[in-house]
Amino acid sequence: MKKYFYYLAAALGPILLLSGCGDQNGKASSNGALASNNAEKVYVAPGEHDEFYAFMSGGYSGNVTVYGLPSGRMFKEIPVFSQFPTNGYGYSEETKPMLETSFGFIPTDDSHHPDISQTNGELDGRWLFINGNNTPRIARIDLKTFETAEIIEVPNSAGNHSSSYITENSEYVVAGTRFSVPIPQRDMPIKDYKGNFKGALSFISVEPETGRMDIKFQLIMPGFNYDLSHPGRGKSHGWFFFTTYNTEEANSLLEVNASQNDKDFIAAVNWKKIEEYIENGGGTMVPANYTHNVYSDETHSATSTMKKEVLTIDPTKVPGAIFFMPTPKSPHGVDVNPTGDYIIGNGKLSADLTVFSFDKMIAAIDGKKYDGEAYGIPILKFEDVLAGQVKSGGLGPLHTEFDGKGNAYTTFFISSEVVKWKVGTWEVIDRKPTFYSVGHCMIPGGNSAKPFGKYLVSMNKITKDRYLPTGPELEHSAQLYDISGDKMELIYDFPTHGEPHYAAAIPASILAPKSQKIYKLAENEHPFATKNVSDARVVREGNEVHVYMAMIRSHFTPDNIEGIKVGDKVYFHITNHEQDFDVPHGFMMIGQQNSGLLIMPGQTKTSVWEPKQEGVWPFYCTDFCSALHQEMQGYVRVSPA
Ligand code: CUK
Ligand code: CUA
Repeated sequence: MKKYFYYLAAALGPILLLSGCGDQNGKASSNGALASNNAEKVYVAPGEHDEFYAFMSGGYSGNVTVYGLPSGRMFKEIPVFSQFPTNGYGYSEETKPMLETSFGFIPTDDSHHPDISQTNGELDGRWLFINGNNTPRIARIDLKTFETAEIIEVPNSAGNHSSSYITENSEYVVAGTRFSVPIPQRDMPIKDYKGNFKGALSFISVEPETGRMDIKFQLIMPGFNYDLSHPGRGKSHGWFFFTTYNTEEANSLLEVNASQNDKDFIAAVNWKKIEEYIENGGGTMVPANYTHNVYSDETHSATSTMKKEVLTIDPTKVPGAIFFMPTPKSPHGVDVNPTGDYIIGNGKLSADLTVFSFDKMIAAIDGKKYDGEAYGIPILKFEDVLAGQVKSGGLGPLHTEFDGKGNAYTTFFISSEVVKWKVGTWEVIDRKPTFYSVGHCMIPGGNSAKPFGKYLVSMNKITKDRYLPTGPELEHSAQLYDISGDKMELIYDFPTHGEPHYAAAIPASILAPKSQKIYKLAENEHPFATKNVSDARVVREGNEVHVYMAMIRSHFTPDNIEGIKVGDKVYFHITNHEQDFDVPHGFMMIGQQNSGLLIMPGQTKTSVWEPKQEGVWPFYCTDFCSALHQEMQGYVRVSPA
């Protein structure tokens, strides 16, 4: 399967290169007027601000990057699942607990799908959720501080890919497993996969005020691969949809195994019905180890708790809650339109998109018109639930977004294009090439009931010739399309960091006013904070030494530290006393074994240093903070043990 994909992509590449010139390409070339018009559309003058924040998943960087639209300027990288030496995330004592898992300390991951919290189906700009695909986790980023506030591990899952999509009132963030695995994990022959491996679909509740996550329940499903998911909204609120592939349950996914079935399934899950079942005492608590890591803005520190059990649901025990809709050709993305009427399946081995009708689905369920069952889960008749098919003429459809004006935009990986079509008539309106091989596309709010259909960003898998070459490794590439008119217009390219699979964007007018500027020193509850410079001190406890340190432009207190011995473990607890916006100080110590720190005004962070040699060793501030930045330094005297 995979091989076939790459072969096709490779074969089509040169053709696309040849055809990709002139206006189609969005380059100046023959039409100077068009190019300068496009330049105006993306130009954000010095000192001006962008119209949208775009949050891009970092893929194998494990993080999230923040860009402005339309300028494509990168504002920030938010560390989530990966250690980040730039500010010490995952290195400082305060943030290390964020990366604890049942597998131990895991400082890396692969993040795919960000989604912004919603109220009444509209983006509310409170939190951004994102999945860790590799070591299954869901993170919540607080959009006040643009910092990772919480990470919950997802047990019984593997390849946490169909995640982290959100229901219309942020009741749940949902995480589905790409790999089915033995549940509980145990030693067994891989060839006994079929019928024995299971897939967990996890519904993680989000506490309305705080955003705090908790795994409410896990549906233990047949051993398929659960690829992507999308919430119902409007009339379909209360349902969640998941694509599956490998319904053959092959343990080795060579094409001959996993693509035998002409149709796989979209699983429709009525989570409200499952809630009722749980309220009536349904479900089984099973042992499962998983971490729940929470960061506090008050203590500027994280704590990691190991949870011991999770509520599991056997789908056959909740009649009327779970159904399969047969979907042709290995569906990848599943997307629900803004009104909640239609469920679009993108069969990646197909040219056509399959659109299901929610009303028809309910009618088929009410009429109990089934086409057999799989592991006790009813299969609806394809013809009964089909609303229409989009004869796209493209190859390899992956994902669909919506503009809120009745149009849908589907990406095609193999034919490397975005196709615009009309919801309801299924007719193709426009198509534009992407450079090259697009994965997801994103329209701000495209995942909600109220999209902001002005721009579309395509996130492309192959970069090739779009920028100056940087050796064999190129950054990925995004492209910006103006979709305000009937025809899409490619107006800009910009490189993106890591591998952004998907993105979520929100108007700056919603988010910028909420962005917190400083932490108040008076509210700092860190147990090792030095709130008055006069409290700065060095405290020895056995061979541990705690340095209570304060920093303000441009001086450390204390800055001459003696009485340290080889073999000690020295904790520098450093509090930044600045109370002005954007005045961080940094800290690095010669021979620093982990990473330096970047400490924001009002914050306390801790760095551990284990001196190995006697001598007098310097430390200094790494962030240029004033004209006396180079004077911001100190010494530690290390004596023999
Ligand atoms: S994705 Cu994760 S393999 Cu199509 Cu959402 Cu890129
Ligand atoms: Cu503080 Cu440079």
